[in-house]
Amino acid sequence: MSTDSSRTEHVAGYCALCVSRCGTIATVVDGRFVAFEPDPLHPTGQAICAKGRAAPELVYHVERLTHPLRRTRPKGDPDPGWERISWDEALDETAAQLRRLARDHGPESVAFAVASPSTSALSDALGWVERLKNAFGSRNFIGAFELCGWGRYGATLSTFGESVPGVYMPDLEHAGCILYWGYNPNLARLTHAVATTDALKRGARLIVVDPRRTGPASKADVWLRVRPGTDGALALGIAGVMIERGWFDADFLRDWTNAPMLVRGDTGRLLRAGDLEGAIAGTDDAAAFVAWSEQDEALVTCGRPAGDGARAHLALERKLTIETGSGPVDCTTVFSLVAEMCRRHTPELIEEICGVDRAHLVEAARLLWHERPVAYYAWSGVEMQSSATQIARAIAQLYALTGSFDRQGGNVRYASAAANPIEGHDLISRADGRHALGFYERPLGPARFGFTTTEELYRGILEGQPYAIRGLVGFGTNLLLSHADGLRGREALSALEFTVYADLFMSPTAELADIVLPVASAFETETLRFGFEVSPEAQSHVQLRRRVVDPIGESRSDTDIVFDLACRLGLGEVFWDGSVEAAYRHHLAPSGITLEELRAHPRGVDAKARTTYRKFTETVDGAPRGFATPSGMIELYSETLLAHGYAPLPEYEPPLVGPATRGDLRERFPLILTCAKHLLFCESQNRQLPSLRRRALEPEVELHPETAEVRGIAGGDWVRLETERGSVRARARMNPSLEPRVVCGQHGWWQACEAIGAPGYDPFGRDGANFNLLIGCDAIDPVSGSVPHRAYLCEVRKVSSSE
Ligand SMILES: Nc1nc2c(c(=O)[nH]1)N[C@H]1C(S)=C(S)[C@@H](COP(=O)(O)OP(=O)(O)OC[C@H]3O[C@@H](n4cnc5c(=O)[nH]c(N)nc54)[C@H](O)[C@@H]3O)O[C@H]1N2
Ligand SMILES: Nc1nc2c(c(=O)[nH]1)N[C@H]1C(S)=C(S)[C@@H](COP(=O)(O)OP(=O)(O)OC[C@H]3O[C@@H](n4cnc5c(=O)[nH]c(N)nc54)[C@H](O)[C@@H]3O)O[C@H]1N2
Ligand code: SF4
Ligand SMILES: [Mo]
Repeated sequence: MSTDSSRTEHVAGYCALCVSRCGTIATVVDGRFVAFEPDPLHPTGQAICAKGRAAPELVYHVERLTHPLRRTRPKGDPDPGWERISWDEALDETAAQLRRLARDHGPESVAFAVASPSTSALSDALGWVERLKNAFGSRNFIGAFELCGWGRYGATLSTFGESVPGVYMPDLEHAGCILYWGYNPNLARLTHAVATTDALKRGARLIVVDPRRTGPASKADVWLRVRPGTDGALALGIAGVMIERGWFDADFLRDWTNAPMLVRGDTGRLLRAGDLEGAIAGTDDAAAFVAWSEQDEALVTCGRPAGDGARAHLALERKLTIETGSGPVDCTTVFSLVAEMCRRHTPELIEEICGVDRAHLVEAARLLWHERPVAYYAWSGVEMQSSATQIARAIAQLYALTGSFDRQGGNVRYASAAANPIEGHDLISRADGRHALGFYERPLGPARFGFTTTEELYRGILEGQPYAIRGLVGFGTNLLLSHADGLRGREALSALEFTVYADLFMSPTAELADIVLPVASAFETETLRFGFEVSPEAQSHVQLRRRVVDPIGESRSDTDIVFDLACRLGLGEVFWDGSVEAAYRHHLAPSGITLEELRAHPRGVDAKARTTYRKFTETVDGAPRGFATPSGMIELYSETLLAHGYAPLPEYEPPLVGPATRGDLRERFPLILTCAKHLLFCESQNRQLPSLRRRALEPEVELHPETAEVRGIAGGDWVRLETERGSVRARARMNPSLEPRVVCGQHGWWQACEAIGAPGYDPFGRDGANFNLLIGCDAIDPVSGSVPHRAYLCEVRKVSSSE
């Protein structure tokens, strides 16, 4: 209660607890953070969620780490014997250990790991941690990229040369039709949820692909209740209907994609001018692609895209036998191959594979065409799959048919303020031939972008393959809960020579470190942010978020820790001699905005960055810019994938641990297991916060009532979830919207909430609730290494009284 003599302050900022990054006003009474509200004047400030409102509970929680700790007992001892040490001791010892490892084994023997910026304030420091990793010379950066970012950022690069929908965000304000595929913004990104409600009010249509009837699914024009992991087939099936009925943008496909290019039937490579027996008039470019001109009734060559209408005469569907240097070869256009593959996935077949009603499928196809422009987002439901890459490409292919790419109301890259890059990619030498661990097995996967998967990390530690990892620098990330096979993870992390972990709380993962550093929460630190992603206005916004209150105990921000550690590692020269303020000035310089201006405008400023559309048509050096793929076109057919032994088209691959592939498991594990995130908690966090935990006391698993009934299970019963890999417990909750054979669990349960007497759960035992003990790492996406947290085989039974 504020009294007359109390001092109340309102601090504008934004909530950094999840990807939504909602604009906020914090209320501080007598130096204490007491309340958190949305700031309607901020571009993302329309609303905040319960997690945001619980921020003061997080800040003042009694279990916050308040000083650096050093382990005094061996790893594996139930009591780590933590002793309090000073920051100087902690960082000097860390620097000495890291330098020793780099000297004796090379800097790549040290891996750097971060919590996902979508689920923590690591977004504040991500670029600086990456810079530290690069300046140190490590190749290995772990950040759940294979589970959370691959489909949105990595996989679609092979189609568009751009990250869709990660960077090319759905323009919800202008979309005619919104498509959410394995994405539930009501839970995951409040800003998108608000914008979706507004879009529906103005008449936009909505398609949701989800095994569960989620919030958005219940408001959708079409809800496609897909069977987990069969999304690739569904995308082909919808595309098949669109192609059959002529519901696709043929001009766009001709002008901007490789749809009209001919493919050799013998090698699977695209036909080149140099392959032909006779020359094509007017070309001396042997590498040019070849297409069929309907107007000239002749073969013609094609280089990079030539602009709107330039290829109107090319045949989309065509088969020809062509005289080549190696004899006659049957050739087919890319589009013919696409169309054949999609038509094979008839509505009847899709009903069988995906469990999706054929009428719903046709209706979805109709809306995607007749209500375009289409804006889409796809996330967790299709990321954690054993065919994550081809699912993302199948959705991308479907999207290409709509012609909505980078159109207003489609998926658009919004402009943001100009900034200097900070990640330090220039600091790491490419000449020495050293790579991230996964590069050797999956050269097109996360390793290509400098990321290492968690499984690759474990293998590097335990097997020394492809080279040994001996040290780990962790900023958050609770790997043992967030990744499959936590038991192997525990063994791996226990075997490291040296680990330092920075976190706000002690986690089962941090518990295996040698040194633990206390991190200040986002509410206790200043940070610089470029862009809030969800709209042109939001993306043009730049803000210097103020501290709400002083750091708790001796805790320090991730960014301060990075800068201090960098100096102690002798890297001060590329870290502005430890001055975060100088680094911010460098980051900001090209924008023309100053720190002083930002300090004077705590709500942030509009950089007036102007979003333009169809940027691929802009002229650069006399020709359209095209796409950042090897051919400059959207590559429906990927020769790069082909060259690495993968399917060049997004052929459907059933889940690797599913009924179609693992007949041997069908009897013991007849149910299909998936999972979803929790509205009230971010991943493995927040269970210790009373206002949230009170509303969700225990881990739950959703079952169809019929599935429960035949097993004698009632709502609220403790059940055991079992797979070939493990067994854990959860409370049954009935969900009649599920297909009866589908079961949906929750991950991230380990923490207790002492304040209300809610229990914790053993992260490693069968009586605990660590969902990811159920999942193995052997059946993974061959391109990315993504692990199928979202499609597995399981059985559920009631826990007996003797258990
Ligand atoms: N409240 C809250 N917000 C968060 C987070 C959180 O933990 N809690 N985490 C943040 C992070 S790191 C992320 S990555 C985002 C993720 O945000 P979302 O991707 O929206 O996360 P989920 O709700 O887990 O998954 C979306 C939907 O996928 C469905 N699904 C499950 N299996 C399949 C499948 O096989 N196919 C399809 N098509 N759908 C399937 C689930 O039923 C679920 O409704 O949220 C961020 N925001
Ligand atoms: N079964 C299943 N498994 C999943 C998922 C799923 O949906 N189902 N989701 C996957 C996805 S999408 C993701 S992104 C990963 C997430 O996995 P992680 O990135 O590991 O996220 P969390 O499990 O929430 O752990 C975050 C840790 O960071 C700490 N932390 C929070 N804020 C900060 C901060 O500002 N600084 C520092 N230094 N530490 C901080 C927290 O206290 C916590 O210990 O999990 C993946 N695992
Ligand atoms: S949705 Fe909630 S947790 Fe996420 S940024 Fe907004 S208020 Fe914070
Ligand atoms: Mo994530």
